[in-house]
Amino acid sequence: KILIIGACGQIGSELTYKLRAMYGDKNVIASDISYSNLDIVNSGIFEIVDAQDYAAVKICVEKYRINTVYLMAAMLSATGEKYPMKAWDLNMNSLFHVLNLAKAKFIKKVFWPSSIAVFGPTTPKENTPQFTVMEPSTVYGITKQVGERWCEYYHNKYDVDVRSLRYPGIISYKTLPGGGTTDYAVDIFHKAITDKNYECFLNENTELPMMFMEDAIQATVDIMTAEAKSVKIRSSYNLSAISFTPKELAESIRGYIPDFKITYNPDYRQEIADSWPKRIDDSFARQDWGWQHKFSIEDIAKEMISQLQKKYSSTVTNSK
Ligand code: VAH
Repeated sequence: KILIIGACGQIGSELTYKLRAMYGDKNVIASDISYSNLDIVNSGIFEIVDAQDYAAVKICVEKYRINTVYLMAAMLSATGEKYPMKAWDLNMNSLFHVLNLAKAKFIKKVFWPSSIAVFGPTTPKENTPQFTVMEPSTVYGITKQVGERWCEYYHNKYDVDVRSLRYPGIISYKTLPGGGTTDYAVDIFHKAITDKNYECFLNENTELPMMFMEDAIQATVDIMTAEAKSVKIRSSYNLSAISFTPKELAESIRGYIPDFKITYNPDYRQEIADSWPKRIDDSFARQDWGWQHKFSIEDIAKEMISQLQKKYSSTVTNSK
């Protein structure tokens, strides 16, 4: 049985749908700290679990005889800068609880997401290597860097089968993301449809690694279903698909909404974005367990706009 912690979140919710489809609703337990995504809550088995409460996690693991945990609960980069100690506590306590349950053999397999946020201003920004200088300058990035160290330590010392991916910015339409710096790449599509214009909180040339949600979910399934011996890196794998700037994304949107206008008003998130790489080298993921992305920026723009136009037109008709 599979437990998803943070199942109401941007990635957690889509991982829940995918894993339920793969393994059957009865074998996937979705959990979160609140009922913040009613579609997830009402579409399968759901439990309220505080990821920082070891006993609560352990009780859920034993109640459903869980053997695999996807730990998707975290405080992201932008919010983490507002509440540093809350970000540290949530991101680290939850990881230790899951790693210790695995060390004690209550669970067999763990997925834990890292991020390009592990890289900092001194990291090479072009084709950032798998092994390189990492001096993250955000609390979120610090939790991801130290989390990677602990994952590798628990694997080497206690034979814990924990697997991890350094996600880039992820673009999706099913849920609104919460508190990230790359969220502009989701917000822009909503505003393009509702207002035909968007004020971007990053400047036009801020190039960042990005990925469509379907690619991110596929990569997660691929690494978790790979033979243990092919998952050679147990800190976290660089994972990449495409990179683009707000200017380039706006161009792609104008291919579908010709009069779409974008303005730029960088805020505190500009400094966070400037500390991250522009492009990532994910050759280890491609060679070790066959990673291959599918969605280009054109595919993403097409899919996001068609899905969100459906979503907004249905809400408009409903509200009539
Ligand atoms: C964030 N979406 O912006 C997350 C992610 C690489 C970005 O970690 O914080």
